[in-house]
Amino acid sequence: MKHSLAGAALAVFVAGLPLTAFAADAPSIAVGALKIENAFARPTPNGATVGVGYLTIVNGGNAPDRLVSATSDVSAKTQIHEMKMQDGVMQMRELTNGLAIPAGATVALHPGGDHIMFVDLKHQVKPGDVINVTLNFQKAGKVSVPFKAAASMGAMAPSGAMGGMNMQ
Ligand SMILES: [Cu+2]
Repeated sequence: MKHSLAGAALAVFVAGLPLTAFAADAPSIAVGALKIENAFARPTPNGATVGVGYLTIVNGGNAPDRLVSATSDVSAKTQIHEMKMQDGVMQMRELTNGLAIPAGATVALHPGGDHIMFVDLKHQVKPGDVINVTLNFQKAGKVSVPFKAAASMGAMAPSGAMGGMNMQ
């Protein structure tokens, strides 16, 4: 009896841990009808000139919005990139007209897909570093979002959110 109780308590503790760490690492940020979630960056190798960041944008309103531009304190330029299949090869391309955020939609920028590109890095992005990004939405306006660098270069999610899913 004592053993099973202890086991149950431990299971609850362990199951609750990633969520707690996740909330601390990537706070949900509201701006207008939008909510920014899961923002994180990948650490970069020494000497790299570009870095990458990901986030999820939830449009809880009934009007479409658009992420038109971004700036960051780590790079000279910050671009919005999409991934597209071209001649059988996955290639990335700048979305010069920005990224549509349809009404009621959840738009997730995640590894392997669309992303925020930090171009002409001023310095290396190390695990745990926080990149201060300003996102500029057509309707919702500007919002500052911290992109914390994950623990590994292959991180698929913010540190702590899916500890077992990092690909080294
Ligand atoms: Cu890119």
